[in-house]
Amino acid sequence: MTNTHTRGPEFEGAKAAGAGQTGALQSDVLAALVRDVREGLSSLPKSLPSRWLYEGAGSELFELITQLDEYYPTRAERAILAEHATEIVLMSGANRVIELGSGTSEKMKLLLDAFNKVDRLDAFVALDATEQALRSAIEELAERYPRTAVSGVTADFNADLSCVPPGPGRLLAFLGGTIGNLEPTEQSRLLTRFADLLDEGEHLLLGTDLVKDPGRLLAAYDDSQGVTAAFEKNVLDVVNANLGADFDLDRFEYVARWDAQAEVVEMGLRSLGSQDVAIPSLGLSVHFNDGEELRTEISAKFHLAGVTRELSLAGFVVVEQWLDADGDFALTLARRAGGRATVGRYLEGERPVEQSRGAPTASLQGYHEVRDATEALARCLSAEDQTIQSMPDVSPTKWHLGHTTWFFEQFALIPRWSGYQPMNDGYLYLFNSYYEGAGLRHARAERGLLSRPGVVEIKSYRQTVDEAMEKLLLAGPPQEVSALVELGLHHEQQHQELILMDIKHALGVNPLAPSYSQERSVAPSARSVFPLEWVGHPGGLVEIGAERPTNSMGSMDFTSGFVFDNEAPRHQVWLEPFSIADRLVTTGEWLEFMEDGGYERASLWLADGWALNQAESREAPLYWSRGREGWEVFTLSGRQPLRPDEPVAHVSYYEADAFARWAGARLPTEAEWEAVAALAQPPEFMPVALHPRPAKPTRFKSEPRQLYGEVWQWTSSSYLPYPRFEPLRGMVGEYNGKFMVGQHVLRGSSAITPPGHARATYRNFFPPGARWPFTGVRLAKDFCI
Ligand code: SAH
Ligand code: AVI
Repeated sequence: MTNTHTRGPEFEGAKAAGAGQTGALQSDVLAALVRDVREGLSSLPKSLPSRWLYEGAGSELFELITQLDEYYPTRAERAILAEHATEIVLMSGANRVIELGSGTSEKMKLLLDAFNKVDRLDAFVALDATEQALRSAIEELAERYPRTAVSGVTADFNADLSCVPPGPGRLLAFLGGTIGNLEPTEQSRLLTRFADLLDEGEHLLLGTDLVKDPGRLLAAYDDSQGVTAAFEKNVLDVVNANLGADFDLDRFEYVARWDAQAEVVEMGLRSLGSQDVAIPSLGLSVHFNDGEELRTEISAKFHLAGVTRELSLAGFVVVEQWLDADGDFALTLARRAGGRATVGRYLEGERPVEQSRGAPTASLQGYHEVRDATEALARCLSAEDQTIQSMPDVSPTKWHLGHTTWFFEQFALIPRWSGYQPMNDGYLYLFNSYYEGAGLRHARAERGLLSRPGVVEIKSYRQTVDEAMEKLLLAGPPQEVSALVELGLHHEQQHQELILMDIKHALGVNPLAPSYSQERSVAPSARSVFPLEWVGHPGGLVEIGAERPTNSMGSMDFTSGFVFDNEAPRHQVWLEPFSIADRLVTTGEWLEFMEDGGYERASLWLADGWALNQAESREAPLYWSRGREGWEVFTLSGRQPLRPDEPVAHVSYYEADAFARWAGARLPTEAEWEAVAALAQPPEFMPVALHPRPAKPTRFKSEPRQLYGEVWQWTSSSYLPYPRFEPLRGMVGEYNGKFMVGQHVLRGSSAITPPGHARATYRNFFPPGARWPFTGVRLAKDFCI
């Protein structure tokens, strides 16, 4: 085992005299080759596992591949590591790195250098099936990092991970896109084994190659110099040398093809003519028909959402995903999750990214996940923080904690549990927000005047209601009660976002600009902004909205997926041809608008917006201020210099509309937004952050990005009922319907929206002057041919 921390290079595993030379595999490795050849050559279609490609001359041929102009993955991953190594060190907090399928560990040096710089690296373990590259790699690394215990292990990562030292503090690195060389089921199995191996809070760094233009993919895997062909053919040499087979390499030709459906590059060797190959040591004669193919390798390509989903299913949460400048390759840092996936854990001093596995459900676990996440949001706030109200629209954190609890008490416990005694009748008055059907309530603008109940009493209110809810849920409530609970959980998630946007306002009016989160985001330097591209839509009759969340009896029913009543019913809308921007408007572009007199030219503004600007001296987005070095922006992590590549946030509808006019464009309607979003990636697994992030590269030109997870996007649509809209029955019917006047719809979701809460049909709404929510701008224009 390699968990002894000696300071010289250690070498373990399948070592034998002469190991590394062709034809001299150690006995258990040889046994594995025998098994694989026997099985692979007698199955149909014929195939061999890709690990054997690297034996003999294979490792060196692979090195040559990585230097080819056409083969971009190594360069792309190296560029990501060069730019983000320090972030990976800081975010992972690791002090031991284990690299699987390490090869020469060439790129790994970038990361190890960053660890070494902060004297953080106690141990580095490289694991590879093939000894050749591994041996020289660890000798070099041991010399380069004398304070680190460097060791190498030859093993099959699919079979034996026993060399991985115990935690805590481990970072498992699986680079190069090697995961794509496994079959999908093997991929999931391996990720699950990684998760089993790691303790909660430890990390995995995963390199994945992304789906892209098939022409580029095929060039990378069928290069003009024939290096890849030689690499793939080398597997025949490995079988010849180790098992005495008589494959004639000239009687096979290399083939690579792109399977667009499976999103996999398939590589293989095609038999030139009908032939028989003898493998005497196995007592086998293998027949190949003319044109028959032996599959030597697959190289699966990924979408970011797919990577996140696979990691999530295995028990990881994505901490951060980085792409190279061309958007070819992704490096994902993922953390081993604990028992429960919660949205709020990131606020306990960790990087602000945590993901649920989708929308909350009315199970006991689903209930607790959401309730815990809310409390986690309050954890880094003092009682004073939780009590203040900086304007009438903002509510104190402790009021949100009480109100979300009241919701369950008022709508689930009181009507559905005869004999249920509310803990405090006064709370029914204090924590009712706007439900006329639930009786009188405390004035909204005066919520910040209440020193009592204090945070401790509200916490015990939450606990009391949680205990009652637990009993209700354990009793197996009828469907309509489950539906109420599910509504309550989505309602509470909305308040999780409100807690953050409200506390940002409360802290933002404080001249000391205090930070909500201790987390200091490692802000990479601003990149050049991607030029805005227009995504064209031909228009015509489209359907938008969701099916009604009710059953045939008209009762609330979310069994086919949760939606609010205002998202339904699904209906037809006629669209004229239009184009929509592929990304959000940036702060840099907003500065240009300001410098061009955007806030001084009445002709750009709606009358109400102009008047509001004058009345409130609005001349920049909310939270912008001039610092000594230029514009600064207040964030949940305190005041920071303005980054010109990040999306503009905290602008009113009026500002968004004026900007669009200045830019020679307009805002999209909500139907236009949804018609485009319906064609894009679904949003379920968006990472959460405390601040909107710059656009990332996309795979294709004009692919809409930043639809979710950065800022809510103002639409030009008034918040109106859809045709045939029906509010939910009963008191909860007041939830959405009665606000359908004088407000505008916003689409997407923001950096502080809980994971699992966003969807293409979601209709957020605010009055046109509001800018304390995380609101931003996506442009649209009429389609001109
Ligand atoms: N990580 C390096 C090397 C990638 S090449 C990079 O990113 O450049 C893939 C490496 O994985 C090879 O060195 C190969 O020997 C190793 N490998 C392939 N299958 C393996 C298996 N089943 N177990 C262990 N190592 C394996
Ligand atoms: C190691 N692995 C990620 C390479 C790839 O891109 O799939 C192997 C390779 N095969 C041919 N070229 C490169």
